Amino acid sequence: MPTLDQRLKRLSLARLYAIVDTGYVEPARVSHVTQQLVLGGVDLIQLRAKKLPLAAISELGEKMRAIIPSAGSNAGPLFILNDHPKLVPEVGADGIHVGQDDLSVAVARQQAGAGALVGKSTHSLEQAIAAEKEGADYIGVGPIYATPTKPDYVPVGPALIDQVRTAVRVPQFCIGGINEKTLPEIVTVGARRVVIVSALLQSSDIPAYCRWVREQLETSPTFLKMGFWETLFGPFFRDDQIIRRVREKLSKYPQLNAESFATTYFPEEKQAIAKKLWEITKEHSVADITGLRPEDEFVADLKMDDLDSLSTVEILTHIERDFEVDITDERAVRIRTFGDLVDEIYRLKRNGIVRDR
Ligand code: 3NM
Repeated sequence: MPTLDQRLKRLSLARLYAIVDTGYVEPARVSHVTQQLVLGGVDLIQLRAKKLPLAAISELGEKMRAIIPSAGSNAGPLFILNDHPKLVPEVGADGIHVGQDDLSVAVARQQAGAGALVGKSTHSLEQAIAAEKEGADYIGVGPIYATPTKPDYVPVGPALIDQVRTAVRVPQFCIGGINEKTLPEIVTVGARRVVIVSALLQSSDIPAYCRWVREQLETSPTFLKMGFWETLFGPFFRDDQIIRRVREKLSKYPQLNAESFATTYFPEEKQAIAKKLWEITKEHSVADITGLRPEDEFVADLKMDDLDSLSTVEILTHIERDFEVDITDERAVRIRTFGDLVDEIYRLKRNGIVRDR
């Protein structure tokens, strides 16, 4: 069974979260739909069976567990149960998801077992901040749009996505009314992780739908931000495959300069930071990989998997020419993406911990 650390690591890489909701999928079709989602390469699968008795949920959970490969070595998706933490050990799920009116994160964790992930639904900026404080490993943010799956909820609208990104550090999954019409819109305002229920379950070709969603998330301008570390460090890797991937990915984007990059992808208050970081990135990206300089060695030895364990402090140490930092009393935050970094530096500057040189 994967450890909590392995599960958190898998979670940090997740983009697409599917829910097998028995409001849409008859129990007899649960196994087939689960197989299709696994084939589609989703990152998390939740079983949500609001109207079924515990014994039936447990039985369905066991069936799904047998189909979903272990998330241990980043192989399979994480398997999450909705609402019933005590079933987590019994079914062998990776975690539990609770709503605002359900158990607290602490009680859910205690009942689900120490190795289990705990996710929480949030419907406002205040709830998102509170859920992180309460110790949730990830949050849902929604419903972004009106949805037949949760008809009684008032939509929060796409504007909340960027607000939550700035305020909260745990992974955030946008949820509610996400489909082929709305996904492109939320991607342009910064959504990086999504939960899709009805559109996915009602699709005539689930694996193809999953691939389409992934492509939207990965070839969007937002992914350019997500590719920050590859952009910054990619040219220094000695691994030809990684270098080729980075180049292919970057060649898809229009040529941007620091100014247009910052104004295109970031709200006004973050543009100065984004511009500065873009300049640093560009400077590193044009380095000649066949002629590494001795002072570049610190990046040459980094492996892809190590990048998300860099903390803000370590990152700022690498780019200390441009930023001054007094961070002794701050929690070391793990940064993986360009957007994360911009958000984090914006927060630290507001708190007076980081200053421009
Ligand atoms: N939770 P669909 S919205 C299960 O806002 C659920 O917390 C939400 O379904 C929340 O993709 C939602 O069909 C329904 O709109 C999402």
